[in-house]
Amino acid sequence: MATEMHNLSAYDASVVADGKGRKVGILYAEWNSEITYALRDGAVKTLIDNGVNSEDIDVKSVPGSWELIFGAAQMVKSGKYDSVIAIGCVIRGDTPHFDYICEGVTAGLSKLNVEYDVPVIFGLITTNNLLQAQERSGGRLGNKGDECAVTALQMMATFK
Ligand code: DLZ
Repeated sequence: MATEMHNLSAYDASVVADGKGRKVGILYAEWNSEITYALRDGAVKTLIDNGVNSEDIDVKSVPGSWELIFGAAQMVKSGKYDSVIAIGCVIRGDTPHFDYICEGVTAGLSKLNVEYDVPVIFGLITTNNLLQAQERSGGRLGNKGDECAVTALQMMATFK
């Protein structure tokens, strides 16, 4: 699933669903904040560019990507949102911690998608180094926050 040939910010605005009236929760992790703030800002801008009212977007932070599971669960269970976008960045280090966090967050968010009727969008960047994360948070390969926003719009339109 290489993103090398794909710009994460590229989308056809003429086919993206209108977000007017949709309520979106955005959750972002403070770890690697240089990256996650850019992803968060990209997601907010793209939602607004496609019709979501700024008052209908709630943005909350959690300490690290691990906490995205609990935070997203709370947002989903609140019943306030038509979609929840979970944003984090895990960069591979010298220990297996990377693998545990990535697997745990992926499993946790997957479970929410199966058990609840609110689509949870996977905005977790998992990279081998900081450069790869920068390339995907507004750099050479676009911004995964934009991609998450477009995905949320499409999911809300298709299933609500
Ligand atoms: C502890 C930790 C480490 C080593 N690396 C990251 C990371 O690259 N990205 C991230 O979002 N969080 C990291 N964390 C923090 C964990 O996600 C979590 O916040 C702590 O283990 C406390 O539960």
